[in-house]
Formats: sequence, C-alpha cells, structure tokens
Amino acid sequence: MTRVFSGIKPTGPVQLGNLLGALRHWVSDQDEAETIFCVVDLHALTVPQDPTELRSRTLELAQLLLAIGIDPNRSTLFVQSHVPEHTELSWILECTAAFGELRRMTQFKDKSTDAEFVSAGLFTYPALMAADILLYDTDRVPVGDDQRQHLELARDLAIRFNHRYGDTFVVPEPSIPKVGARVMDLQHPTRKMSKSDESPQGTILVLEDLASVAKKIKRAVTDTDTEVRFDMEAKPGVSNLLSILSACTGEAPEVIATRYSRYGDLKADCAEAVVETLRPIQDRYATYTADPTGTAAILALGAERARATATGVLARVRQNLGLLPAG
Ligand code: ATP
Ligand code: LTN
Repeated sequence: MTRVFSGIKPTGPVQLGNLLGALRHWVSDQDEAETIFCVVDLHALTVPQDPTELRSRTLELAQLLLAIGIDPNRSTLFVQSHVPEHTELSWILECTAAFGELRRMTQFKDKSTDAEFVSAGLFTYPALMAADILLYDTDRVPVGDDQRQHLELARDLAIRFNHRYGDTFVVPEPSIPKVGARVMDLQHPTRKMSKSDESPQGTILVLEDLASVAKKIKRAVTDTDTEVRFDMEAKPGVSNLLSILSACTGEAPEVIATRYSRYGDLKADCAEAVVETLRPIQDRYATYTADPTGTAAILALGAERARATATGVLARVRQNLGLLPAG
C-alpha cells in the first residue's frame, strides 16, 4: 500500500491556503493510502516562539486536524518532538546536504531577508523536513506548491545517500493539487496566503467568524478592468477568487469564469462556498477542544506507532552509514 506522509507547523492559526492546498487532500488520501500526519513543532522553532503559545497551538492544531477529518483509526497523527528519531536523522541529512543547495532554498531567502534574527535552524530546516519524510519510507507527500523545492531536495538527499551508502531510503514523490496549491493573499494577490505573515484582511482563517470570512472575500482586491477571466499573471486577484471557488466546488476555474460578468457576483458565490466549506469544520472543532485528554491520548498512540516505524528505518541508516552499534 502507498504510504503518505505530511506535516504542518504550529506557527499560527490555520488559514484557507493550508486547507485547500494540503489538509483536505490529507483527508481524502486516507481512503487510498496508509497515512501519517505530523504537527511539526520543531520546525516552528526556526523562528522565535512564545513557549505557552507554542504548547497550546500544537494541541489546538492537532484538534483542528481531527475536526477537518483526520481519522485516528485510519491515520497515524502525532507531534514531531514526541519522536526523537526525527532530529537524529536530520543531523545525518544535514551532513548529506551541501551548503550551496540549502542556500538556494527560496523559503530561506524569503524568511531571512529583513529578519532581525536568522537562526541556523532556519537554514538547515529542509534537512529536518527531509528527515520527517524519509524516516517513514514515504512514497507520496501531499503539500502546497510552496513546498515543491523542499520536496525536490528531500528526493535529492535520498538519492545521494542511496548512491553513497547503498539502498536505504524510499525516494518520495510530491503530490501537489492542480487547483488550490497556491492560495494568494486577498489584499496582496501576488503573495501567498500565510499563517504567520501579518495580513489580517488578506488571510482567511479556518476558525474565523463566518461573517468576517464573507466580508473579507467581498473586499478582496480585484483587478483594474472588469472582465472575469482566469489568468494568474494578468489578473491575479480575480484568478485567486476563481481558484478558491474552484477548490471548494471541484469545477475548473476557467469554466467557472465563463458564468460571471461582474466581480460582485463572483465574490458573493466565492464567499458562500468558503463559508459552507468552513462551517462543518468549525462545528466539529468544538467537540475536540472540549476533550483535551482525548486528544492527548490520540497523539500518544500516534507517536508510539510512528516511532515503531521510525526506529526501524533509522537502524537501517545507522547500519549503512557505519555507525558502531551500542552494546
Ligand atoms: P508559515 O506562514 O508559518 O510559513 P504556512 O501557512 O505557509 O506557514 P505551513 O505549516 O508551512 O503553513 O504549511 C502547511 C501546508 O499548507 C503545506 O503543505 C503548505 O504547502 C500548505 N500551504 C501553506 N500556505 C498555502 C497557500 N497559501 N496555498 C496553498 N497551500 C498552502
Ligand atoms: N516545510 C513544510 C512543513 C513540513 C512538511 C514536512 C511538509 C515540515 N515537514 C514533511 C511535508 C512533509 C512547510 O513549511 N509547509
């Protein structure tokens, strides 16, 4: 059976791009693959985090994943720091990656430019991400488009390691959706919607008040002419709304565009589709937050299951690398 692995950082409230670009595919992958999903708290540490907030965000993110439809009976759901093998493999992969290839990562360039403090972890982050994936003999990784380059690096590291030390890792394939892989900020449609960037009017949160969601979509920046056409380059604002509506309804954005002659009608329908996508998630979320011990038990079981696989793969890595066995 195909094995699927993916992760999400507890760096802020989950936004619509996370849902449409990644999380809803995690849910549907459960029907056809063995699925492992991880709240990657160690990745969040690449930028400074408040300890109290990090702790509560990690738990709440796990609860939101459950509310979205991650089923602990079918998926392994766990917190990255509960499985220490991730950091051990990360070090090994840091020693497999070249300085130059990490320096070329666009996410590092984006997040380090203008930052007051740039941690070494922000630089080596893609090696930890590769460790997350390779530790589970992952076949397929469902992510949004912004992770394409990191996935390519994970593949390169796996191939390089296998070449140097003999067949060790499964080389993973990225799985990036056709629609919704890059949801853009509603106010700045040339940059991606993000949970840690400060753009409250341009970001839709999955747990946001639904009236506010509709209002933000209706106030989204559109383009200067009035034609409704799907063209990411020339009409980023309108195309973003068409992509969002398309991701919610399943109809192609080019086809949706032919039905509208006014921005206002498109915005109204987009707002309704997003509100109806979020409503059931928000309803279910309340039931999970009411039971934090239940969530903790799910995460403990998830970590135990994840660890059973991770230790096996790491043993193979240690053996092939030539690390002396203890005892
Ligand atoms: P941060 O702003 O802290 O970097 P983020 O919002 O980009 O966070 P992540 O935790 O890094 O979210 O990503 C979780 C998943 O959501 C990844 O698969 C990522 O590719 C996807 N994703 C994030 N933003 C978008 C977006 N705007 N459109 C589509 N997918 C997205
Ligand atoms: N780097 C990713 C989050 C992430 C991830 C992973 C995704 C960390 N480890 C393993 C897929 C597989 C991000 O910034 N969105």
